Amino acid sequence: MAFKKVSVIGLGYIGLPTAAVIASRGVEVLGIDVSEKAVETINQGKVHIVEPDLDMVVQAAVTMGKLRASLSPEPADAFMIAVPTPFKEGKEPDLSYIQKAAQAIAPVLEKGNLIILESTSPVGATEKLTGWLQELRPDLHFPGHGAQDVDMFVAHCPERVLPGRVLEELVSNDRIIGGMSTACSEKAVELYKMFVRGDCIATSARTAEMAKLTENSFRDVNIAFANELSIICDELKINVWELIALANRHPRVNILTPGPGVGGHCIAVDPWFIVDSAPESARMIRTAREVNDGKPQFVIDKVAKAADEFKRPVIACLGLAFKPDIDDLRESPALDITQRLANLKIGRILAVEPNINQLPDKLSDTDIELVDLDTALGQANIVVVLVNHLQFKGLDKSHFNTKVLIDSTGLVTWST
Ligand code: SAJ
Repeated sequence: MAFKKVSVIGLGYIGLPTAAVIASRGVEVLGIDVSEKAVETINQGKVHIVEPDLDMVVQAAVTMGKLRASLSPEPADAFMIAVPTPFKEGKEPDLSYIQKAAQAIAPVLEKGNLIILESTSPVGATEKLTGWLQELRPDLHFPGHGAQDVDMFVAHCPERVLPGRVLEELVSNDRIIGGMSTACSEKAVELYKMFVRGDCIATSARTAEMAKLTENSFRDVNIAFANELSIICDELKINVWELIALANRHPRVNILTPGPGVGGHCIAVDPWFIVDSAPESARMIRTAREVNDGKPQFVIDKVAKAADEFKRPVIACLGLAFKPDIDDLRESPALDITQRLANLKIGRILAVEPNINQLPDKLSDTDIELVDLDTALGQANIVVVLVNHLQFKGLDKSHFNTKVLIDSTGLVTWST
């Protein structure tokens, strides 16, 4: 096997499952993270993030002695960087985590190593990473830096897995492998072939970077279309769910689902990287972001207007997660709406989130009460549906005869 030892930098939602899956193929894997707690947890065979079946795979890999976590890097054959790439103020991509990862691994790099950037990145980031590594290790010859005798390999291979189905999609999805040279792509394909059943398709690093941003922007633009329709239909007194169901009967129409906004760490962030790279040209991509970011305010305005009719209404918010059937509250429009409603002090706010046991710290300075569905429906004057969790499906519509319903997901208004 060409890769006897692989190091994964960043043991989060992408890095940890990737490390565990490679280890499950019998390869020695060392995971590196800056969090002492994460390192300790993983070395006990446990996980610090929620993802179906991840606990079992990590436990098996650690027990077999194939997966280890550490705070400090060691030499390896390949290094996979899976750290966050958030944006800074002004929606400019923040590459500081990638730069820190480069600084961390540079001292242990050896001739012939493969370095892969998995983090979603703006176009040009892989070139930047290669430049940083070249500067830190002038004794090694990185691609794209004039040397004839290149002895290091660098590629971008964006992760594309869907939270909630990570372990399945890690293996079954096709992978885009963007090398800094053909030799880099070939070497990276060899690594991914060890655990990917889908196709591994070689391209340039820049194209691979743009491909990932394009996938998430495609989804964002399409969701924005659905969200804009929902606002137009509200004005025109048309049921948007019925409208979309009808329009989707056309063989070439496939409108996505409107909701309270777009959440998560990916779709609401990545399109901004394209806008930042091409601010004049990326007009539709920017507008889509603005439409989706504006949707929570639309829902809040509806609730505030309904609350005006009561003295101090009880407002039940159904769902806090960023999408159905997960416990992930990161960048969640549902959480944002609930928190902002509480800050408006227009009534008593009950939150129902069947996937968590306690409210996140972020809400500790609010009066929001976490209750179960029956309590919420029993007490509420206004019910705001924010997430289509399984537990909310099939709600008896008679509940709403005496309550105001603000249904941002179509759960009640259009149950099929
Ligand atoms: N949403 C809608 N309407 C829809 C679909 C989604 O409002 O019709 C909302 C969801 O409620 C959620 C947000 O959009 O708030 C994003 O959810 P999602 O399920 O579309 O995507 P993510 O963020 O969980 O994962 C995406 C995936 N990208 C694509 O499907 C193109 C995943 O494959 C990527 O790996 C991931 O981003 C990532 O890490 O970039």
